[in-house]
Amino acid sequence: MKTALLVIDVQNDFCPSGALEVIGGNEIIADINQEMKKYNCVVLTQDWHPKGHSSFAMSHDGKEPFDVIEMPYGEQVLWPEHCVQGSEGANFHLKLDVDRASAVIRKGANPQIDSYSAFFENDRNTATGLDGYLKSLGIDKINLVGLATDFCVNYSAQDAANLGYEVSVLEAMCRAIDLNGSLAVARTEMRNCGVELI
Ligand code: VGL
Ligand code: ZN
Repeated sequence: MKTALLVIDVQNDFCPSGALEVIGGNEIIADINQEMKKYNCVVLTQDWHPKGHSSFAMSHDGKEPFDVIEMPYGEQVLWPEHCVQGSEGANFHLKLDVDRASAVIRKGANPQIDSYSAFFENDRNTATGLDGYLKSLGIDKINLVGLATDFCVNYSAQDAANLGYEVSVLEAMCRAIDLNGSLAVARTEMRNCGVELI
């Protein structure tokens, strides 16, 4: 098997004191740096929203962060403003060894559609190009690490499995937001898609 490591959204805004901080988000970075050394193919994702993005609560009158609204493509959790293109919060954490990556996939740039997955926007239809990149390199297995387990890691893992890759999530190198039990739901969904949780 030819395995790629997919490092999801290890950005300042998802680390402690960031705009959408994930508890312990910075604790996984040293281990991710070590893990990256084992792969010929490392891909980073970077959440990359324009100002006023439709996933931000402030873009909707009367809405608060973590409210859920109906979008044309389904339910959408509204977030605090985060990972605005070019901002310090959107940068990778300083300790992440970004030099080891052969590609960086930016996602969430469409003002109208959020994008949790590294493969498709949340309409589950608009591709990022990552599948073509990995397939053209002969990759057939994907290991995932990063933030957040129950959102971007979860959606990326499910899409990867549905695209035919063998998929493992290395849970010790992930941290979750865990909104209203979302971590337990995500773990069940991933397992149901054939994703291995390690
Ligand atoms: C993420 C919420 C909003 C993530 C990104 O990386 O899991 N979560 N944008
Ligand atoms: Zn986002």
